[in-house]
Amino acid sequence: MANQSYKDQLNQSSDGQSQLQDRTTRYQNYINGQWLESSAGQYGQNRSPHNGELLGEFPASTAEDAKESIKAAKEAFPQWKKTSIQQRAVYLSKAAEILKSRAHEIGRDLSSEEGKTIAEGIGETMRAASILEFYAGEARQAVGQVIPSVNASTMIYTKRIPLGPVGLITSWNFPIAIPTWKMAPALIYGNTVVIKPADLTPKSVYHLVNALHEAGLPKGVVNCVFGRGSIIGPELLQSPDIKAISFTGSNQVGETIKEQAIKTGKKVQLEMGGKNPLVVLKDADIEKAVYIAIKGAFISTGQKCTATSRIIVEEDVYEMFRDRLIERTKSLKLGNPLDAGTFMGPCVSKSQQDTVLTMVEEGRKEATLLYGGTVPEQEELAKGFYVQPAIFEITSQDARIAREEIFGPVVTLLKVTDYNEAVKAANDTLFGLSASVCTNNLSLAQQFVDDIEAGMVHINSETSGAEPQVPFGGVKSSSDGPREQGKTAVEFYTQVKTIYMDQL
Ligand code: UN1
Repeated sequence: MANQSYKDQLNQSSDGQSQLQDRTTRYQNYINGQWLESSAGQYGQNRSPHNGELLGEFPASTAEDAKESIKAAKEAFPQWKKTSIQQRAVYLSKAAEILKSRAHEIGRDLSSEEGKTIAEGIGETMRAASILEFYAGEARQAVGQVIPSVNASTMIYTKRIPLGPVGLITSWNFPIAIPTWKMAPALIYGNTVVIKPADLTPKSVYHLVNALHEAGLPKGVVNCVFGRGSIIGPELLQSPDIKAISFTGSNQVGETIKEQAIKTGKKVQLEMGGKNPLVVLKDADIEKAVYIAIKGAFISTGQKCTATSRIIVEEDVYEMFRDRLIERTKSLKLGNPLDAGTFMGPCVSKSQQDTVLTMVEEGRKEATLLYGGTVPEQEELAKGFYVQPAIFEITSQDARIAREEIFGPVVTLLKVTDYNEAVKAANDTLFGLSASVCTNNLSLAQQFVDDIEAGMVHINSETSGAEPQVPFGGVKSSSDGPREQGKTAVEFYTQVKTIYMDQL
């Protein structure tokens, strides 16, 4: 069984549910509507960051596989473009139903490979379903505009035209939500897709693609190639047939993608790093502010580009906030993501754990470590990539831990004299994704909205979180290109055609 290909399994099983339950540990690429072995027959291992358990084997795809996927997406495009938007929506709605009906199983797989808690894994699967539903709903909304002409007899209107095959390169930290929030708008507006999932979390994307497959999506409309970004990425970037690239990941990779994609005239959408501040003003309810800080900084082991990584507190309440934050952080339960009582799971990989530990060492040179930052000693966590949540006290924004994105459970605390100093410190960063303020002072809250350099602002809630129906994205080095999600996604996944219509 273990070596039987997923394709053989599919052919043997009679219904969708048993396909999932009976799956072997080998998964395949999805190209032109078929589950296909990689042309080199090589596989990479998908392992749990909690205990190293083997979760599956996924193709280590070749450039040839990527080319095949691009070809399939190109061939499927003309027909998909002609398919009515209402019909496209039917596939998305069906896929949403499938994800919802399997949310527990998919959530479990997601948490097993990524390390976030099971509640988050199921929640993220439901979020993916909700994103599909939102874009299915867009099929009933007006697209384009009618604009008055200078001539009485001329009608001017605009249409939204799909781009063609688009390439999606996605991150491991929201392994089903991010692929869905790129794929759903791409599809509804008439594009075909080649997706390259993060190699640390392929199973979540497999579930999404499988849901679309079972929903009856025509062949070639979505293609999925698993494996290394260094092999598949260049194919997507260099192919003249791929018209746009949407990427979520590190700034370093994002910048390279931008450079290469622009050379072949592609549209580019990049979601990259964050160093998101939470500002706590003196009038804030400290207990609530601490809770908001903990959720923002440590849920998902801090592995969100929207995570809170800098907390800036007015001096009047600084000590109270700091002491309570340490106290509550000490009580957070680290453990197996699949256990119901766990608050925080492991880092996603050994290399991510090493990065966090290295940054903690760096932090010790420039700041005071108030709590955490060590590998926990419990026997049952010894096989996992765990790090205790770390709280640093800094005296200036210059510390490396306050400037670089760490992507782990590490937060800095800075004491400031007043609101103006708080905003200055909050804006003293290359990034500008999300920011949050805790206050009951309505005028300062409103002023913060205007003063802060961020694409998303939270008042009295944590910096993370993204609802599907609203724009998502940042300013400065955090993002590039049009916003993701909500109605704004149409900006990236279509181009505008202006039509002048006259009578003869
Ligand atoms: C969220 O905060 O719920 O990679 C979503 C990331 C972001 C998504 C954050 N693109 O962390």
